[in-house]
Amino acid sequence: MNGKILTMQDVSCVGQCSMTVALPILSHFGIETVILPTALLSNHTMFKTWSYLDLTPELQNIFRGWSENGFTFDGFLLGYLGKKEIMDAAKECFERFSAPGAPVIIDPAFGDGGKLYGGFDGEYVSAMKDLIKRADIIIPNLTEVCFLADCEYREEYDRAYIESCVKKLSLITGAEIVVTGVEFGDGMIGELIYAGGRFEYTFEKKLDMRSHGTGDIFAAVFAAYHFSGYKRVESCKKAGQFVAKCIENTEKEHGYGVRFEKALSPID
Ligand code: PXL
Repeated sequence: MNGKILTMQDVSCVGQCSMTVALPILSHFGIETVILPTALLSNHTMFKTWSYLDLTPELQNIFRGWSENGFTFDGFLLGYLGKKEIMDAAKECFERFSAPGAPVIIDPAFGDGGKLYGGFDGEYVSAMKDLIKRADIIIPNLTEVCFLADCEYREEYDRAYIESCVKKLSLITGAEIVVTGVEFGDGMIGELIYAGGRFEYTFEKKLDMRSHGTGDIFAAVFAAYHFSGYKRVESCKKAGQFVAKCIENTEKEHGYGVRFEKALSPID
């Protein structure tokens, strides 16, 4: 594609997540990527401690600059935002800077393993329930589906259960829903896609390592393929395969993220 994609998420200086994976991945796919950092952290919040600079006050200055220069964007990818006030800024950003028909992809990025990430609460989830009304595609994991749809989080579930949660979620957003990290205990992991009232699944062999930041990498690769014109299922498959490659490239001791850099094909 030749347009500009805006990605809005935090910058975690250390951690191989959010902006520091979205920007290189989208750029690698040849997509001109504009960034809107929402917060600056020393490192992501799965470490013991972190510093946090909220960039909300700067967003209006950035919007002024963009408006004065007449920029518009042809697609949006949102990840970890940090504060619920940033969701108002996101809505304003869509209103003011969206080229006609620019798709909005939102990874709610507020929890995993049945829990919210550090620093998030029910108010953040409520604000996200509202923000996703504006999305064309959302990419939650099961934890986020359960918080957004007010379903009980279960470690083990079957198709009927996850589909009922996703249907409940579809009552609050018209967006297509791509649920990541879906597994039914048969050694496979993949995505559930709900679009046009139909469910589809795509699976890969599950690798024996759970790692941080893989959701952000999945979202960035999915978005890169989507913006490049690939179909949903194809984009999911490619993104899932890419994440698997990142995991394979990462030694267990690395711990805090995956080596996505090595999974991007080299520039010769
Ligand atoms: O990977 C999601 C993410 C992004 N950004 C920050 C995080 C997390 C998850 O914990 O802490 C700052």
